Amino acid sequence: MLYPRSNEVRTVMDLSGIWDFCLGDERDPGEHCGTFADMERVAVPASYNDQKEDPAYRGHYGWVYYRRRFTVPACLQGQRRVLRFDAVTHQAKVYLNGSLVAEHKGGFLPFEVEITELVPAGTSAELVVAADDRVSHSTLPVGNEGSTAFFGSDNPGVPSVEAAKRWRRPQNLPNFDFFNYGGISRPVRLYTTPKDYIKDITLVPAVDGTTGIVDYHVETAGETADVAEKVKICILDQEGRVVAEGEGPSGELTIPEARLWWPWPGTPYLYTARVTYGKDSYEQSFGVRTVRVEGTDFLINGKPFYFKGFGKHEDSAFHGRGLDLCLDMKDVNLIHWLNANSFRTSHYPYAEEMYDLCDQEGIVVIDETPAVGINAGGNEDPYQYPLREHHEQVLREMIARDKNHPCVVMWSMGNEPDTEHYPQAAYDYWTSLYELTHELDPADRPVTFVCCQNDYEKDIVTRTMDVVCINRYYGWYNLSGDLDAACYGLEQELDHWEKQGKPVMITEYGADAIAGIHQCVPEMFSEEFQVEFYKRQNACFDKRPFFIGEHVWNFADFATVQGCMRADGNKKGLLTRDRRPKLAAHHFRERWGKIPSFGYKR
Ligand code: ADA
Repeated sequence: MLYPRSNEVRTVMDLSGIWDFCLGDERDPGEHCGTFADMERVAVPASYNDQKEDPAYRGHYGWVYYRRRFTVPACLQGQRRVLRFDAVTHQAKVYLNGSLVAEHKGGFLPFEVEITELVPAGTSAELVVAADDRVSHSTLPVGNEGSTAFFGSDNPGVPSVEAAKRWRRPQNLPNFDFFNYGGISRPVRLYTTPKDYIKDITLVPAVDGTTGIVDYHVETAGETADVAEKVKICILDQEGRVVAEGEGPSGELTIPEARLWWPWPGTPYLYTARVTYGKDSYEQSFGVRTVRVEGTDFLINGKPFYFKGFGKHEDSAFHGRGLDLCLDMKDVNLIHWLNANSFRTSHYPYAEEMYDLCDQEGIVVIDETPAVGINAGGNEDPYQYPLREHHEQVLREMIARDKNHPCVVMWSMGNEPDTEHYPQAAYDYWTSLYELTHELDPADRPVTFVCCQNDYEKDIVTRTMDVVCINRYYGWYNLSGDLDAACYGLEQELDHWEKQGKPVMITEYGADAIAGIHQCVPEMFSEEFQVEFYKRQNACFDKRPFFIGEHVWNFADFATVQGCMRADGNKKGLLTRDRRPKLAAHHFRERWGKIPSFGYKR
């Protein structure tokens, strides 16, 4: 799916701004609530939850409604006109002048609807977007569906689920550890194309000696049949020089003496594919680089890469999970400041603008779906939840959107599923999704999922992934505070993984540190303990050549649902939520400054 870009033949109108807004009630089925009598106002794009000091906003459950009017300029007459929604969390219904014109399930990937015939040029329309923030056993991320386990105790004073149903307002029970922000979280745009247009572009790079090879495919659509011969493509270097060209919907182009895309601190060289088709044209940036797993190496351009970085979140005060380009720019500069080279889009696909930035800045990305919470801790089989069809939809949409980004080097199908208590069900579910993911990606990148702390000897599916990605909290959630015991347990487990002959990386490890708590003798929640935690465990990793990366949890403190283990959110960040460094940030800036992105431990 192409990102909306204006050029000599295409127009993009951004509908960001202050929209009318009202909360639906939990029984509301998401139908156009019509009256909008009690309209308020919110900023779009952004989560609505933190835009007003109101528990009804913060803890909303169910549908909300956004409304604005827009006008299609008369000068767009004769153009194909499309409304594109970059993300509406978690489910959307779109109405134009009171008629339902689009629906979409999934809160982190774009969808669009053609409105050429619905809104004539030179006229205006009422646009209503209904957004549903509910999570359940049939959504990704997964929500719990109200069980006594939720209330945490069975003493007589605690209401049973039955009793609670009589008085307790229905509410979200996230089975994940980040705040369940909702709303129109990324831009809404009206964009145009000619009637016959370029629908999609796929660019698959390869390298042969010093020559770059680009397999391309251009998908076209429109009213005129079979005009494929009109497709033309040329590759431009950064100086605007044509370095290759071809015609026809598919083909292979060669770039002599190609400049490769290298992760920071190398040069992330980008080319531009300029495609024309009849009157239409579109420019797609891409990088010439290769990615593959070989033995226990993760090779980028044939060299063994070492992941230095983080699990992150899209999370900021005021915007919630909404697009915040200034924060994205600051985060990218902080990633450089920390001498890091990568991050995982935990636990959902991020905004497209961030991937563009990472392409330009040479930051490597593990692209993850919102499949978090497929885990009931053994209390029930999560593979009975009605998730499979939606999980496949999310994989298709994520790969269709992100397939051309050189920064994306691996797909993560999900985070911390239960792979211990129902091993065969887990194996069947994830290995079939693994096959699908490889099929869906034209560039056939490595595929993984992220494994939670478990009995790794009972887990028969993590070891089948292209890269073993493990989240471990030795010394925090278990063996709490005892770093000697933690390192003993970690070493035992690394011995297990050494036998698997796969590249292994830790995708999460960390300790909550509340900024400002300092101790001479480090104990949990102090900044000193967070540093000690990492120093001790990194020493275990440094002895293991098959260990190809360390992603700390987390880049920065972030908002979560309230709970007895969350003091104003999750405090495992190297940075505070407003991006101030804790001692651990300085520790990693020094550590990662001495670790090369390529050839470490080789
Ligand atoms: C898990 C999970 C993270 C976060 C972390 C923590 O590994 O993947 O989202 O919840 O634990 O801080 O406990």
